[in-house]
Parts: sequence; structure tokens; C-alpha cells
Amino acid sequence: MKLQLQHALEQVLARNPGEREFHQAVTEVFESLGPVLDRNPHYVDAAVLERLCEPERQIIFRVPWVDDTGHVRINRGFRVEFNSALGPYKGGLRFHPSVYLGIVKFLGFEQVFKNSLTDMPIGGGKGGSDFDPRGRSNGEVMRFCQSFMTELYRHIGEHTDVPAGDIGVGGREIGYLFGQYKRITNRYESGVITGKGVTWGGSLVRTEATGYGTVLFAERMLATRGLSFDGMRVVVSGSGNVAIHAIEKAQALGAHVVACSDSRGYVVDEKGIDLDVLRQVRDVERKPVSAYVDHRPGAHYVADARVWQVDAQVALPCATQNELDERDAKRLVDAGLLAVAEGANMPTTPEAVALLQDAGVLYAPGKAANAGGVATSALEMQQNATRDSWSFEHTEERLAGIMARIHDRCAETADEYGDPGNYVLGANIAGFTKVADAMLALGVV
Ligand code: NDP
Ligand code: 2IT
Repeated sequence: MKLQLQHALEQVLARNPGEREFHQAVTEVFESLGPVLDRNPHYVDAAVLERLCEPERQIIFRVPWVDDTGHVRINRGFRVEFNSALGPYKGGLRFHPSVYLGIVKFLGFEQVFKNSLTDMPIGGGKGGSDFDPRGRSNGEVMRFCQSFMTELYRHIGEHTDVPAGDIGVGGREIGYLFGQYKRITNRYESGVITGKGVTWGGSLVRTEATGYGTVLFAERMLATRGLSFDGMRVVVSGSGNVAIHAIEKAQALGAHVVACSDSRGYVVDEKGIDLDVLRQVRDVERKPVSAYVDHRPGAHYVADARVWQVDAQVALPCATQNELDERDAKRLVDAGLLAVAEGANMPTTPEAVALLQDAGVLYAPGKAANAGGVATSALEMQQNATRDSWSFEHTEERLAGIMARIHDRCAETADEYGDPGNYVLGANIAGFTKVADAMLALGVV
């Protein structure tokens, strides 16, 4: 790594102690930026790197709520408003017990580059809480969301900061959050949050967008080697929003999706994952993925193990960060893996990424491959601003165009910097350059 980068990185690590995931995300981006700084020394002079790594604003707040037994519970809420050079802060909220400042900052940092890649006018931010919605009643989830928004509302707005969903925050939670915002502010400000229901300001395709977009990116990446999803054996991790729609789109393109998972284990269904059953189990019954096998004779469940035990030609990690490590990667490569596209944020460890790239496996990092979700959020904001609602077909066409452009720009940038096929390099440089230029234009703010 270049000396200036090394120096800036050391500063980031020292200024943000204990935030392992944030360190990992920053390191990965910095490893790509050497050639950009060689060509553009003015970025160094203007301290763009140091500014990029310091969030514009970080909010941490208490979230008190009352559970069904009358006990008072306390969680911690976060919103990190990372960078607004390209537009209002934009990014999801994650409700999961593992959430702490280091997770929110890694996600916010990634979001800045991802949002830049979409070419939509959105800055980057992220938030969430260590609240665990699993096993909580609807009433408890509603009271938690209302309490969370009772603080968050003062920091957000359609021109300021626009949250959405992420792990543990789906349509139900967005409804309760928006409802409380509307009540407190007495404004029907649709553009303040995305992922809304389609009858109250949401966009068609937003629910599907991240999973669909990931597969569309992978399809274009496979095509660079004359390959397609048709007949391809695919394994997906997770069984939430992103995973389910990645499975749906991969199947529509002729893939044979044989396994998916959750945090407790994985299911294998050699006949192909039945999405009706998976949706019933996860969305309706809100049960662990293990319940899938009760409805599908022939399918089996493996507890306490990672889904990467199952051979695949295409792997789509769609659960969480650092869920595919070097050992998993080696096993998959030995079994004939051709491509990995990340629906999740930073699911592949740095060692695993290096191994995949060395082995010649096509590898699409999350900030490029899963950008369809936030891009469709920006389309939702457009519809809200014009009080319009577009058809499914039109919106999906927009999504497909955006994913194709992101793919091509990453590929062209990798070519331009002398490392064809390196989508990590392409995504980091293309994402960085646009934000950095905007920051320079806006002065030292
Ligand atoms: P969901 O809450 O709908 O689903 C999350 C899935 O991941 C569940 O199957 C969950 O299992 C599993 N999971 C969560 N934490 C862990 C863990 N620590 N170890 C193993 N499995 C885990 O979330 P989404 O589908 O929305 O998000 C999945 C990923 O996609 C995240 O990385 C998110 O940041 C990323 N993403 C999401 C976007 C969106 O639009 N929703 C956009 C871009 C990226 P269990 O139920 O057992 O917890
Ligand atoms: O990681 C992500 O891009 C998201 N969770 C979606 C963010 C958004 O604002 O739609």
C-alpha cells in the first residue's frame, strides 16, 4: 500500500478503536486506491481520504420500550450520517443483537461507494439497533419501532436523511416507523423512508430489487465468460428478503438452486428450493429455515453448519458479513465454483476474496452487486417526489438498466487500471472517484 494510504489507514484504525468491521471495510477500499492517488494527487492535498472516513454525523440514542409482560426494556439506537456529497444520506436500518457502532460504520462506509455507483443522487448513511425482533410479538415490534422513531425523526427528512430496511427491518417495521414519523411531524412525507408498502407510497420492485439485482449483475458477469445461469447449480446463504428474491430470479433464469440457510443451519433440496414453501415458513410462520423440510419430503436440514458445505457453481451469499471464509472458499473452489456475487454486505472475508480471485473465480463485491436495492429506493424517492407510481415492468426495466451500467462501469474501470476482471478494484475506484470529485467541488465542508 502507498505511504499516504498507509498513513491515513493507521489514523483511521487509531481513531476508531475496536471497530473491527469498519477497519475491514476501510482497508479493503484503501487497498484499491493507490493508482487513483498516483493519477490524482489533488485528492491527497485536499485530505479526501481522511474526510471520507470521518462520518459527517453520528447519533447514538436510548430506545426504551415496554414488552408484553410489562417490563421496561432498553436498547441502543444508531444513525451514522456518513457522507452527503452526492445527495441526502441514504441507507438502511438493521435490527439485530450484533449491532454496535463498528457494524453501523462499516455499513455506512460501504453505502457511500455503493450509492455513488448507482449514479443516483444519494449520499450514504446507515443505522439500526441491537434490538432482536426474532420471537417478539407484533405489539412489541410496533412499540419498539415507535420509540426508535421518537428520537430518529428529528434527524431525518426527505432532503436530509432517508432510511430503509436491512437485516431485521422489513415491510412490517418500515410501516410502524413511517406511521410514527407521520404522527409526530403531522406530515405525509413519503420520501422520508423507503421500502414502504405499495398502497402507501412504496415502489413496486423495491422488495425484490436487491436479490433480483444481485442475480442480474451475476448474469452479466457470467456472460463475460460465455456462461449463463441456465442449468447452473446455485447455493444461496440466508433465507430473508435478499436471499428469497435472489433465488426467485436465479430460478427464472434457469438455475438449479439447491440450498439456502439461516443463522442456525441450512437446508438442501436437490429437487430445487420451493419458494412457496420457503415464503410460507419465513414470511408467514416466521419460523427458522429448518421448518422447510417438514413440508418437503426429500429435503434435509443440517444444523449448526454453513451452507458452503454444499457444492455450487455459483454462490450467492445473502445473509451477513464475514459468513464465507477462506476454508469455505477453498472447499467451493475445489468443488468447481465459477462465480460469487454478494447480495449481503461484506459477506466474504478478505482472505477468501483473495483466494477466489487467485483461483480465477468471478467475484462481485456487495457494493456493486447488491446496489439494486438502494437504487430502487432512489426510484421510490423519485416516485414520491412526483406523486407518481410506476408499473412493475417499467421499474424492473430501470433496475436492470442500472445493474448493467454498474457492472459495465466496474469492468471498464478495472480494464482502465490494468486489472481486467477485478470487480473489487473497479467498484472501489469508480465509487470513490465520483464522491471524491463532488467533495472537492463542494469545498472543505
Ligand atoms: P433479512 O433480515 O430479511 O434476512 C437475513 C437473513 O440472514 C436471515 O436468513 C438470517 O437468519 C440470516 N442472518 C442474519 N444474521 C446472521 C448471522 N449472524 N449469521 C448467519 N445468518 C444470519 O435481511 P436481508 O435479506 O434484508 O439482508 C441480508 C443481507 O443483505 C445483509 O447483509 C444486508 O445488509 C444486505 N442487503 C440488504 C438490502 C435490502 O434491501 N434489504 C440491500 C443490500 C444489502 P436468521 O433469521 O436466523 O437470523
Ligand atoms: O445495504 C443496503 O444497500 C440496504 N440495506 C438498502 C438501503 C436503502 O436505502 O434502500
